[in-house]
Amino acid sequence: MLKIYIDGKLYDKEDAKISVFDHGLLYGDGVFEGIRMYNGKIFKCVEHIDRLFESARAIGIRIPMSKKEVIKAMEDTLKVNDIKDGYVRLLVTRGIGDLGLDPKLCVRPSVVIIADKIQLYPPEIYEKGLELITAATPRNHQEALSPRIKSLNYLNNIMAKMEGHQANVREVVMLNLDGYVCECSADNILLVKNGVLKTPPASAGILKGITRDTIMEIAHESGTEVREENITRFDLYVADEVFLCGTAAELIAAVKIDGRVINDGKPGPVFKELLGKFRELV
Ligand code: PXG
Repeated sequence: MLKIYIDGKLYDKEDAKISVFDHGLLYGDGVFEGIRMYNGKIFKCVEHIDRLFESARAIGIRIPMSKKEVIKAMEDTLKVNDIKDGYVRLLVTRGIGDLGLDPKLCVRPSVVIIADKIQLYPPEIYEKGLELITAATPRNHQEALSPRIKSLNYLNNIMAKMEGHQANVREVVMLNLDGYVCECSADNILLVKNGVLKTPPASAGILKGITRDTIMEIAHESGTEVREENITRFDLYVADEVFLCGTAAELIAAVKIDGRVINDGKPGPVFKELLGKFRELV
């Protein structure tokens, strides 16, 4: 039976419950992280914990544990569930409070850790690539709600994802309000043009993905020029390669966008090289 960590205690999956008065549920008031474990090692643990604490600080939540304590709780949860290759979902909610969106109603933030297996895309997607469309729903404006906060409110991305479903595609490209490419619904996006790897800068209003940072680092180390610059849909349509990256998806090529076939419609050589190096790393 899967054990779930809630505020210092482990519960059987069936008994792992959060109050209906938790403001994480009532208002999406909280933050989270999705982290992978490969071969018994938590991938980019420090980076994910740092981002969790930054997300929390950005919305004024004081996590009632130190970073070390959170890491220890995460390790213990993985251990008790005997997971060596899997996925950890860390959640911090504003906590339990009366109705009303005022965060002052909540006395103490709640910390939840779920360690489980992760549902990947079917294997053929990694070989054949993915079709995308541009969603009409723009990414949240960064001055309204910064996409750099990994908050419990994913409605913006969910609305975009639903447009994908309506168009019979699995993933979508989201633009910012200036019309530049931001990211996909739960992955960052990169392109290759004339040997240069390009991805939108954090200032475009994206979640600064840890997989994105890793891929840029791998590419840089293997001598590929890497640029963070604003990307348009035109840039995607005429790119030599386009791919997505994120904790859940890892790396997936995009071979068709808004009906335009990208290059020859197959995952390209830079993608394959980076995927190979990423797999070696993890
Ligand atoms: N953009 C957005 C909007 C995301 O939500 C990424 C980019 C990629 O970031 P990382 O740091 O993972 O490389 C994300 C990540 C889930 C799930 O269960 C979602 C994410 C990560 C893990 C699990 O839906 N989002």
